[in-house]
Amino acid sequence: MALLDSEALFDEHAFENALPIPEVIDASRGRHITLQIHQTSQFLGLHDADGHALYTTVWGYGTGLGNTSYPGPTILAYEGVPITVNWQNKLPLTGHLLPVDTSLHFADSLTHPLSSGYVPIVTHLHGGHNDSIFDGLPDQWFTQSGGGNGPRGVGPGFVTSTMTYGNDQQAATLWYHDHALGITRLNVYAGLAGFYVLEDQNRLHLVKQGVLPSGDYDLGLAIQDRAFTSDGQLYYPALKPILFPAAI
Ligand SMILES: [Cu+2]
Repeated sequence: MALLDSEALFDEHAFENALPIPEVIDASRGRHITLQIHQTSQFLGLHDADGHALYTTVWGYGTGLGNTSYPGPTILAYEGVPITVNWQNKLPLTGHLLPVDTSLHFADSLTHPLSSGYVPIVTHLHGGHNDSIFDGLPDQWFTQSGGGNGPRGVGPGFVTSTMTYGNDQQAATLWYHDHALGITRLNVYAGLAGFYVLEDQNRLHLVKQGVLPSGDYDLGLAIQDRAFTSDGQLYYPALKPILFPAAI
């Protein structure tokens, strides 16, 4: 499989695109948010050898399919003000975007819902001080709906897909990401991560004093490592043969 020539790409196209800044969902006064997980096609700044733009199939978060993005929207929260997020699995029923290494724990073809097209997801708020039922533990995963209201399949630890985040901790740059058992690395590689910025009075005071940056100088910036095939798709090989063919 041919990979994208990153050196040539850099020589030709470095620094020509505006910095992508995720949309901010302001939940600092507390609110209920619904975030859906969709598959979408996104321009990541890649071009083929002829200079044509390449679009990459990714997974992302959004309040609907139309505004799904990778990374997901930045959630802005405030200390002591709880919010709830209803996470919805709206991925296509075509199995995983990436080849799955079936030698890993839980990825075995006999037990894994991926073999019938269902993808387990569960969101963990990294660094969040939350009750364990809202923590997005690896076995709290749930798949897409099977046609009814609820998910087709759930992990043994599943309680709810609506999480309450208490925000009873001081200001920090937290982030949310997928955490499903056996396939966390693949779900995150496919795009499932976003910022969760927690404000508090102390931080805002430091902003006011000019100690911390604000406005245009305060934005979500993530540096990630990815490899791409020559047609601009995510590349992440599996050690074992591919049992759950990806769409690509
Ligand atoms: Cu984490």
